[in-house]
Amino acid sequence: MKRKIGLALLAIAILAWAVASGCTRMAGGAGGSAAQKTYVKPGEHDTHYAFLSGGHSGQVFVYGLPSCRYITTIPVFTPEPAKGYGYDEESKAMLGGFTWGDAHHPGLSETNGNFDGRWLFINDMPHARIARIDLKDFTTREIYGPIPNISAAHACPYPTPNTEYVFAASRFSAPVPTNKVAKVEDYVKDFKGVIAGIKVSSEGRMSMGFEILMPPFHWDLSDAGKGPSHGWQFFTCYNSEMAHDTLEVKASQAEMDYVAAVDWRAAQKAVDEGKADMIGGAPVLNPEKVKGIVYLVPTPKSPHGMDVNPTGEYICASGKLQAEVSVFSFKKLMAAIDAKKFEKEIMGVPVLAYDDVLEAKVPVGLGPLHTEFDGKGFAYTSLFLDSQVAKWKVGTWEVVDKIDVYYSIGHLSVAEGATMNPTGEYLLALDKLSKDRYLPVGPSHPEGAQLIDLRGNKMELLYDFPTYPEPHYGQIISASKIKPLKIYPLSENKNPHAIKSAEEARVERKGKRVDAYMVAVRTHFTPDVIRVAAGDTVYFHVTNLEQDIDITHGFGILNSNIDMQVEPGETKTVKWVATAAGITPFYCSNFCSALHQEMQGYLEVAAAGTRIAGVQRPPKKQVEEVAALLRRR
Ligand SMILES: [Cu+2]
Repeated sequence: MKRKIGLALLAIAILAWAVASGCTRMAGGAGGSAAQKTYVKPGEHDTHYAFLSGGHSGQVFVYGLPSCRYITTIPVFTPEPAKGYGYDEESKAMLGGFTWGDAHHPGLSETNGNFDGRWLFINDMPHARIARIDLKDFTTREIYGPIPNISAAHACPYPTPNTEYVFAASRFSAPVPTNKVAKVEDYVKDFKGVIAGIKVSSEGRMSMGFEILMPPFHWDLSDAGKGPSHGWQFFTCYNSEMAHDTLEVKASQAEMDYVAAVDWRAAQKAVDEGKADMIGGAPVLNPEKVKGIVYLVPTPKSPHGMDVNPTGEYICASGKLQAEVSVFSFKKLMAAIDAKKFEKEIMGVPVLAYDDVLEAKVPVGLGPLHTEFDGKGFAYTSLFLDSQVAKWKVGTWEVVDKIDVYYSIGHLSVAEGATMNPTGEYLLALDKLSKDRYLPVGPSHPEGAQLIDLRGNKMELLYDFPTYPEPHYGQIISASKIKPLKIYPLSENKNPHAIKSAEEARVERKGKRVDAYMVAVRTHFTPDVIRVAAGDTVYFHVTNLEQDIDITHGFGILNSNIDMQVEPGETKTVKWVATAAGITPFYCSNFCSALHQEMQGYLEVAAAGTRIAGVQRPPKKQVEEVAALLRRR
């Protein structure tokens, strides 16, 4: 008995030593414990940015990897008071009256098939919009859409290898144009799917390229061809049964749904040659009349994920009701199209034979959803039902490793894994359910993300972190590729309402419209007393004259819905209506300095009809003080 206790103690001691020294983790890559592999010293930076979509929060969340530290939120489709987004006139106009969006798929801009660090595109699924975030300042600069004729853009935006296009496709088929009156019973006859190619200019501006009328299936996900398949865009779909109710049963009947392959150069050429019909304000191509722009490949069991491998040779479709990933060969696809070996046509779209295009079936496990790739010839597929990630070899098609994730993984993201040259060090598992992984906070649980090390032969779980709802997808880019501005140079401020000195600060009146040209400098607003009359509409144009790092000034008006944030060198405009006579204070809402609390002012609202000077200027002494302050910096 004594000997048994002695042995047990010895075993415990060995185990404790192993855990303490981290040697139980040595099986993974790069050596060291999971804690060491994610530790980034205070003051040091992470090596990667991860951009996670924020689902129905309408935002993008930025994390640093490998520390998994939350860095910032980029507001996109939803007002965000912390950044004053959706409150100033410019961003309010960009939101187009919507105060929510459902942001699904971040897509980093590419040059030659590699992330270039210029922009991040992301879709708002329900309103069929695409936003472009400039990565110079991590700010949303454009929201394109709602895209005509598209009822919810889920297969979106998936930029092409030189960011020539971003794409959108109808999640819900619906009558085209969308205001056409129809009955759901006439679904097959009157409802249509639509695929849209949205052009992106060299400055990032989006414009309508073409639309293609598709059979009324539910178009699901997309990926761009690359290398040999550059010029093609691929889409999965479900509900080829064309059911319009109880989809969970009726849309899962057929053995095969489809992958659509769109030749976007041919589609654009057809539009440029005048072969499109203008419908709902967009040039729409009908495959019954225009041939050679789109083909269908039968694909088993409601395929979801659509992922092209880094060489551009293989197109992987994950049938979510199947235990395999179907891998198609682009070479075989082209050969079948060239030979015109079509099985049939559906609403004018030629259908190829599954066996003619199939390269391999990879037995990954239950509920395969998405696949990304590393730079060593491996693929990683998320398994929703198994709550696992499967690692498999491209070419031999064998599954070489599996790892458990917690729980119910949706998308996954490999570092630069959607490009032609994945760096592939890390994988983020984006889990739909976190259940018991974090301190409980009541019935509404956070979602979960998990960092997995891909550097060794075996995948190794490094870190769990909760995320705000709801990362559908994320993209990971090397930090060295992004070079954000530190400030906005005042000399480059071309805002028509900008003023570059306190001497120019003034309040101008034309009838009931008042324009207040103000400057913000630690720790004054100039002017800080503004006289208006009830019934006036006041536009505050605030220029932050600071050129120091991290000196943001806010502009919040009491008892109003107004708060904006003005970065160093930037000018922003906000509109306020003086509804009643009285005194309304305003203040700097972003902590800026030791005397931040003193950074305030008053709006003096006189009774309606009071005569007020056409131009008000701040006191000369105040202007001189601000000028002296700026000279000292
Ligand atoms: Cu301030």
